[in-house]
Amino acid sequence: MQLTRKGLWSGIIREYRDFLPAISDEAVTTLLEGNTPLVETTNLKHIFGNLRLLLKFEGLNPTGSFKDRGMTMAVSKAREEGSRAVICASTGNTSASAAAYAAKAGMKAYVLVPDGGIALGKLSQAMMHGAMVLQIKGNFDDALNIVKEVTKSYPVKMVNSINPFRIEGQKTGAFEVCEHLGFAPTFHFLPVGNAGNITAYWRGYREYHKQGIISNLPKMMGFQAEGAAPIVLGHPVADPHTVATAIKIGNPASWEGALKAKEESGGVIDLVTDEEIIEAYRLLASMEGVFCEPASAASVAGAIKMKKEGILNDGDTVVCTLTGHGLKDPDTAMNSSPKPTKVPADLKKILKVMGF
Ligand code: AN7
Repeated sequence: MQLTRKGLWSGIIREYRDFLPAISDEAVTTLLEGNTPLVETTNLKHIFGNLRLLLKFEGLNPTGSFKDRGMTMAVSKAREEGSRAVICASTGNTSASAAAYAAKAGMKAYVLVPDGGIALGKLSQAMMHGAMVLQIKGNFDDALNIVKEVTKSYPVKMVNSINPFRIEGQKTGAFEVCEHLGFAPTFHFLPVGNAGNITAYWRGYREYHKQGIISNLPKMMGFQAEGAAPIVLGHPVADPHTVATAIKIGNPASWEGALKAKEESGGVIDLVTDEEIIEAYRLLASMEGVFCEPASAASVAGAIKMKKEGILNDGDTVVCTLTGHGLKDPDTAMNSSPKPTKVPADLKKILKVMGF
């Protein structure tokens, strides 16, 4: 056996150089994001029948979410331009990713998050990576407005998905799905918060289609949480609420991009309830061994809803992006599971509880 393996993954900027804006090699800041698995579901036939349902598990990126694909681009570009600091508003994952990539680049990160509104794992990441964490008495939309004001006048680079390099990086998720399958799926389901990712995936699919790499295009299926569904309602939501804190966003920055993805692909932007989100979240963890965070499960909750409505059929290939890892949000995991059983350290009693 040879000691050195050929073809080790080098991160999305280097792997997809031909499809991304040029970045000088010295500025490339990577934690080897991308190359995430497309896991085939095997135990959900009672719900999905004979269609193929695959999970693009973005929770396996370096900081545990899809944001790393965009952040490697945004931070590398900021570094190339000579920026010393980055800033973002975040429901959690963007702040974790920005903090990690800024640390890798030797840059300062400022992250604005809703006070009390982000999952514990994400907050701990931003803190550990050395970002200045500003918890604001307001929601994500308030935080984003402040970030926009700051970047107008001060030397800090915005790394929210308004930064065009973020969307460019995130489109590589669609490239990988096509490469894994050998074709594009019939449907692609995504959770929708700020709507950057659905915009990015649609761009990725369209680019591969234009290059003749794939011959079909998927219908893009975006799902918001019921209490935070501005695109579905057609107007911003002033006080969004949902258990899926990652997508608790009332005025998405890439609203137009989501509508375009839906219209051009013949897909939908729809909503799922918190109950449907938690049900899908538990189903994936308990039946498929895949632990994603609540917001991520909105994609699968959407697929279940569409299957019930007769939109999905046997023979379809359906991909759901699971945007973040379940470990991000231990509180919701604990609150949605049966409590552990407390037993004395006594063999007989333990065997009895085990049912033997
Ligand atoms: C797990 O981190 O907006 O529709 O500030 O963390 O592209 O916004 C997170 C969004 C889905 C929604 N799933 O994606 C942030 C932030 C997870 C997320 C979304 C987010 P977009």
